[in-house]
Amino acid sequence: MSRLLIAALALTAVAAPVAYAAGPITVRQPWSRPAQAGMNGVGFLTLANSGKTPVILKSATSPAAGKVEIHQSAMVGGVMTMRRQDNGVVIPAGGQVALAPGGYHLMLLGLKQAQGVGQKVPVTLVFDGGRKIQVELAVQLAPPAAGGAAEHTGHHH
Ligand SMILES: [Cu+2]
Repeated sequence: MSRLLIAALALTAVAAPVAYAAGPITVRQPWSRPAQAGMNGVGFLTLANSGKTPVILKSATSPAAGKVEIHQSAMVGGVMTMRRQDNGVVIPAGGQVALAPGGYHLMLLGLKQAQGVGQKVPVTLVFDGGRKIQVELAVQLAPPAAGGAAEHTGHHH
């Protein structure tokens, strides 16, 4: 697994979106937002499953936070709320799930240090069956450009 990770990092060393893979699971574009020490941080990424059976993201850990939980944001009675997902997030066979603003996300509870734009936050994703994938959340202000194309400047929708 570590060899795959190194290969992924080497291929994407220049500003391209980062992807991590292990078995049937691919993790793309992990990112986070700036936050102060002691506050809660977020983690967003896209999970793809090329296998023939569903995979479940069960939990996550990070040396940067006291605890990491999987949350889902939802509007309840006009108020944005977050619920802990104790059963994890199911990635369907041949499908993908985005952890993105307004939906699923990783909640990094109690950041040990401030995280600023350009920094990387290490997170280990734990899947059912015990498979783990280590990723680095890129701290940035806005979501990564979709589709993996080179970033365009001065052209926003
Ligand atoms: Cu949350």
